[in-house]
Amino acid sequence: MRLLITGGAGFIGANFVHQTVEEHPDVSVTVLDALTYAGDEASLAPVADRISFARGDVADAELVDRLVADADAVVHFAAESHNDNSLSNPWPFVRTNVVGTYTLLEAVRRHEVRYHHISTDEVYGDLELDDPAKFTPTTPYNPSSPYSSTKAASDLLVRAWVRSFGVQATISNCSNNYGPYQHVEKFIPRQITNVVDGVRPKLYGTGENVRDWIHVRDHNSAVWAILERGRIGETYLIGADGEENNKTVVELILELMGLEPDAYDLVSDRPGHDMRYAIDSTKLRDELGWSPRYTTFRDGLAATVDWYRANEAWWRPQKDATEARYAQLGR
Ligand code: NAD
Ligand code: TDX
Repeated sequence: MRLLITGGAGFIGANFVHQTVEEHPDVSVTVLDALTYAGDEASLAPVADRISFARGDVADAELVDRLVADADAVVHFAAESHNDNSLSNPWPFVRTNVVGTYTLLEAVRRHEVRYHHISTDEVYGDLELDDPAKFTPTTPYNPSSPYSSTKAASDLLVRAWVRSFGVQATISNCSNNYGPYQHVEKFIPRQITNVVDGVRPKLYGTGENVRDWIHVRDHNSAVWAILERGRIGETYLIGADGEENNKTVVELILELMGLEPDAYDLVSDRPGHDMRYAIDSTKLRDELGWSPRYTTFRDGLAATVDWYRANEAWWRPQKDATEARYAQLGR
């Protein structure tokens, strides 16, 4: 199979490329990535001689058409992915997430290529802390931020292209990922690298907000299951029953790094900050027989702390610019 992976130099995409090269050696991989501030070719260095890399924009119709014409399937990870950035400047989110997805959909429609769309649980809005409900594939869309609204828009384009044009597509909506190669702007790597730098971790608001953590390798094994066995036109929710509140995560990071669990600061809250996400992944588990392997959050987090400690050369170049952006926001 010839697989085109967009956003393959980002966090989840790079891990997906590594896993694909390791576990599906018969697949020929081409990565399309614009190498924005969030993309790093160094994340692909260990597999560079086994893939093709095209630097370019998913909204570049000519380039996308050419690459899609040479593919049997596309997995679309490329996106502007950070909520805080979307609150400061929404336009790149509209352009990449909405126009970029539209551009890919038109190309896979023309060339009759299988398409898998990577999305987020944030399209469903948020849950109260004491709500027994979790998100399911029939939960109504109710996004809160410019980021999540552009992801929701892109999901709806995919659904329409399936129904109106018969595009062979599937969609997955996953919860918060953690693991190696995640940009230091995101919660867990930001706090680990702050501690390395002797800076106290920063919790937004009260720290009570809950995220449903999944190891990036489990997200990607689910994507492979959907690519191989998913039903066309269907949406699958990916999650590993990993609900934790932010305060608990920071306390665990501090403990794993040998500091007192209260050595953090509360900072001003993110505007519109979603309170809680929680995924019901029954459909994925029952239909496709998928289950997560990294089920002990503490062990996965300890391995992630070790990875950031061992790979300072990878994250150090991003750190100052990231913290300068946060300083402007007062967070
Ligand atoms: P990331 O920000 O780490 O990586 C995004 C990648 O896309 C980067 O390599 C960047 O260079 C590339 N890119 C951005 N704009 C582009 C453009 N116009 N053309 C080509 N490439 C472009 O993001 P991530 O955390 O790896 O997320 C990947 C996907 O997974 C996104 O679609 C995101 O919405 C989704 N997702 C992420 C999470 C999470 O917890 N991180 C959870 C659920 C879903
Ligand atoms: O310094 C921080 N302090 C803090 O308390 C940062 C950066 C974040 N937070 C909080 C905000 C959230 O409640 O931690 C939680 C996680 O924050 P992010 O890492 O920014 O992730 P989130 O906003 O939950 O979105 C993530 O999961 C869904 C990804 O960035 C999205 O791409 C994905 O769709």
